[in-house]
Amino acid sequence: MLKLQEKIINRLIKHLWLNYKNKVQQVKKIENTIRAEGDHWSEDHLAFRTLPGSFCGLHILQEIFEILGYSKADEYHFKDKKLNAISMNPPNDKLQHSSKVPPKIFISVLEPESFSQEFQKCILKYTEDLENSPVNKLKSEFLALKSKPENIDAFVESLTLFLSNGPVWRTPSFKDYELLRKESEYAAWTLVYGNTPNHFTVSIHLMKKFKTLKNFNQFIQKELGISMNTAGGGIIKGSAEVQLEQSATLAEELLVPFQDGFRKIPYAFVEFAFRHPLLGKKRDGIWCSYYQGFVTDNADKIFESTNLRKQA
Ligand code: OOG
Ligand code: NI
Repeated sequence: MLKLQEKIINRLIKHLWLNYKNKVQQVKKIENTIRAEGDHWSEDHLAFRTLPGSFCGLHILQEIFEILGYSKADEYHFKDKKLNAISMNPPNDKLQHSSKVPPKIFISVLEPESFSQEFQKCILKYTEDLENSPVNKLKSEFLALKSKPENIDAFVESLTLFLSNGPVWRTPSFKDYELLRKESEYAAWTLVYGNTPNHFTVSIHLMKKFKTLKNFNQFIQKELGISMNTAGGGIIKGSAEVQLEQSATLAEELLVPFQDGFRKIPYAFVEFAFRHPLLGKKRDGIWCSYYQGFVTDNADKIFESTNLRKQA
C-alpha cells in the first residue's frame, strides 16, 4: 500500500507543480536557472487555503492528504489575520531518513467569527449551499486501486483537478471580492482561488551554491529581477534561533473570471526556506536532520505575498 501512496504522491505533486509553473512566469525562471547551474532542487512544502464549511473546510483537504498517507504534524493560530492552520508530513518513516522526501503540506482556513456581520454573510453565501464533499468518493477510488492498479492515472487526474481547479463554490462577484478584501486580503484571495496551491517552497539549505538565505535572496533580486515580500520590515522572516529562515517573492497576477467579467489579481508566489539542522545534527541533506516545523511569526508575514498591491 505504501508503494502505491508514494507513487500517487509523486505524480500528484508533479502535476500540481506543472500547473503552477505554467501559470506563474517567475517559477519557470527560478527553476530553469537553478537547474541550469546543476544545483540541488527540492520542494519543501506547498500551501492551500480555504473557507470554513462542512463541505469545504480545512478538514476536507486534510482528509484528502490522509488518504495518501500524510499525517497532521502541527497546528498554528494567527490571531491578527484570524486564521487557523495545520502542517502535514508525508508518509513513511524510512523515507524521512533519506534525502528524497515528498514536500510537506500547509493548510490554512479563515476563522470568520470576529469579522463584521456583512463579511460573515458574504462568506456563507458561497459556502452554505454546498452539499457534497469529494472525500468518500476519493477514498473508495483509492481502495479500489489495490485490485485495479491500472486506474492510478485516472485517480491522480481527478485528485489533481480537485486540488488545482479553483474553488468548489460558485464564481464570485467582484463586489464580494472587494467587500471581503476590506477586512481580509486572505479571505478575498481564497474566495477567488479556492483549492489551488498559492505557493511551493524551494529548499535553499540543500543547495550547494548558496551558503545563506541572504545570498540566495540577492541572487533572486539582482540576477533574476524578481521582487520580494518585505512584510514585517525585512525580506528574511525568522532566524537561526527559531531554526527556520524564509523569504518569498510577491505573487504574480493572473486574469481570473468574476461573475461580471475578468480581472487581474495576485495569484501565486514562490517561497524559499533555509532549515537549520537540529541540535547535534549536521547539514547532511537527510530530512530528519533538519527542523521540519513551521514558525507562526514567519508564516504571518508570508501570507501577505498575495496582497493586492497599490497601483503605481
Ligand atoms: C501560507 C503562509 C505560511 C509558511 O511556510 O510559513 C507559509 C499561505 O500563504 O497560505 O507558507
Ligand atoms: Ni510556505
